[in-house]
Amino acid sequence: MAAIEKPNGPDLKELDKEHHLHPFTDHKALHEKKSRIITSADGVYIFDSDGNKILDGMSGLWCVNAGYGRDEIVDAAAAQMRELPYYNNFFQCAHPPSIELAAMLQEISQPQFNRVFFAGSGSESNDTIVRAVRRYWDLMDQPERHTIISRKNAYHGSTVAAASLGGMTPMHEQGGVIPGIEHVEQPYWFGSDRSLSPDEFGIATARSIEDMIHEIGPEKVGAFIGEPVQGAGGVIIPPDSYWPEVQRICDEYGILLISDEVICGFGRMGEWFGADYYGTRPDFMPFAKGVTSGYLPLGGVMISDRVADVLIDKGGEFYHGYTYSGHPAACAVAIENIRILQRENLVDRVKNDIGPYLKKGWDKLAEHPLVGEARMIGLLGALELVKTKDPMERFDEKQGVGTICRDFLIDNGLVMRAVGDTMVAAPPFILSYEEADEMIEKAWKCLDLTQQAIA
Ligand code: PXG
Repeated sequence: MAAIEKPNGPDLKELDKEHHLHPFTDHKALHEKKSRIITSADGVYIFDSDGNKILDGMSGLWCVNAGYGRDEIVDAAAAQMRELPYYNNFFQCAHPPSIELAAMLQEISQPQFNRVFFAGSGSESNDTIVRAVRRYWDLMDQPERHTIISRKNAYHGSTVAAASLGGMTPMHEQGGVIPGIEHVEQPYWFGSDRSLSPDEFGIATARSIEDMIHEIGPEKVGAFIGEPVQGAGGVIIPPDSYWPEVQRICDEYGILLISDEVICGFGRMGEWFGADYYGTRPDFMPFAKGVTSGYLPLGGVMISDRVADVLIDKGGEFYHGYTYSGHPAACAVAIENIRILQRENLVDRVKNDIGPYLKKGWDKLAEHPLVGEARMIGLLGALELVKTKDPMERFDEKQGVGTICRDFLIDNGLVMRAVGDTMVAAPPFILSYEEADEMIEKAWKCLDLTQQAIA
């Protein structure tokens, strides 16, 4: 054991290779390259065990919205752990942080939301929703309404139900899809043949939900789920026409609307929630990530009065919950994190200050010969890498141009994600103008390097 008491960088890499199975990782490829070990972080920067300083343009995994090194959050967690490190919310118990956070969430969300159910992650939140939707319709004496419509290329998590709700085919091939979930087209205009205008395309893709409703039978459809902007799928910003039409369809057929706010929520789009940005009125909002800025794991589901009143009035006991539903330390962290967002006006900063500032630079990147489209809402952006712009021709995915670009970016001190040939970014809300300039300069330089590498 002596060897692992104080492991230095290289030893850690060896131990990681020998003992650690990573999420979403090809381990043979990892073993050749070895992992990058992140050892500390401050502000918008992370530091690795090789001594590199890297601007984290992804806020970890779309979550460290308040930035790294927030002593207030650490102090809140430590104080709560000293006072009450754990107690559950089962069996007619509660504790101050879970109650206080529930009330805070009610205040920052739309008026139909007065109740929250806590979970430990986004995946657990979406599992909760599958059960709650079906339970709701059972209690409404419409037990056949168990089908949930989702979208291709959606990401809703990695548990069995959440992966089924998601529209990632490679995930479905590993473990299958639970019954009663159907997937329709995503509103990805750039990825279409672009024969329709964006608004026509938005309406057409929304109507594919209506077509699916008719195919299944309206009496069998319980809910529709979508991320306001698809994150893991490649920051797919739908045309403006899309969400109003989805809302119209849900209203017309009495279908529950689920707005998956795991990435979009807590200010990422310059509003508290993506539903606020698009003006939808969801019945469920799963959340996670940004609720704690990732300092501790926490998820949950905002549940509208329409649903919660039925579950409460008619439902008796809902046989559902997690040991860590509303964990006191995680709730204390979330409370402090939301206070920071409020105190420092960070949601407004995303909307009116750093968001527009970064977008100006981002739009400039569209002038690079390799960029077919640059899009951004709030601090959620994507660049589409293309072979030629006129006519717009994309690369053969197998060429791995996105990955080449991603590797150049990391080597040059900037984290962005590659989703195929779509480069995505979601930096912390505390990004300064200088750091935004650094992102744009590094991105341009790495686009140049990518262009040279594939020439
Ligand atoms: N819904 C959405 C919209 C998400 O983005 C989840 C649910 C699941 O959350 P948990 O906490 O169970 O992971 C997510 C998670 C990526 C990446 O590489 C994205 C996520 C997770 C891991 C990686 O883009 N999103």
